Amino acid sequence: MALLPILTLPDPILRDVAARVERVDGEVRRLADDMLATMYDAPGIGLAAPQVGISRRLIVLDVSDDDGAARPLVMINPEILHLGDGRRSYEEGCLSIPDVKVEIERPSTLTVAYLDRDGVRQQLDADGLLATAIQHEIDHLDGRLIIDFLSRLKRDIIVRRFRKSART
Ligand code: K1U
Ligand code: ZN
Repeated sequence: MALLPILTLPDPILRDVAARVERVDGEVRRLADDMLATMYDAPGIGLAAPQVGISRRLIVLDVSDDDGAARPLVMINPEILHLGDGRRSYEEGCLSIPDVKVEIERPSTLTVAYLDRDGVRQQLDADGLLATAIQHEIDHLDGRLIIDFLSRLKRDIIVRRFRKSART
């Protein structure tokens, strides 16, 4: 398994809407495995393919804590079927925007449909941190980032800081 470089702001790939995966083949399975290795190494609790420069609808997640066994999830073409009425606020980080945290309120429960690593359709009810992380990762597939939940002024300050450090 390979560790992949993680793109950071202001890389334009992070702003593209990713394309659906048409066929779950060996190449897609290898990308999923490499993304999981990259996520565990970072470390993170999720990663979306655009963050490693691949504009395809594929995300990986693992919200199990350090004490428990790893519970990797691979979601291909994830689609939210239902968002619950409750709300949950969480200070989210992003591996593509290091050292920035944004408090975001999102639906606390959801139902998501996706293809797993074997290309089999699955449906999952999620709550808590997993529900938050699934929404964060699907946002990446739609080119949306945590800074988009901030005021324009705060967002521009962060973007300018990252543009400047990309030049140096
Ligand atoms: O997609 C990403 O940028 C990964 C991101 C996912 C995420 C974090 C918080 C809320 C929702 C989604 C991260 O994993 S940032 C790192 C992080 O949260 C973490 C790292 C080590 C241990 C526990 C959490
Ligand atoms: Zn992120």
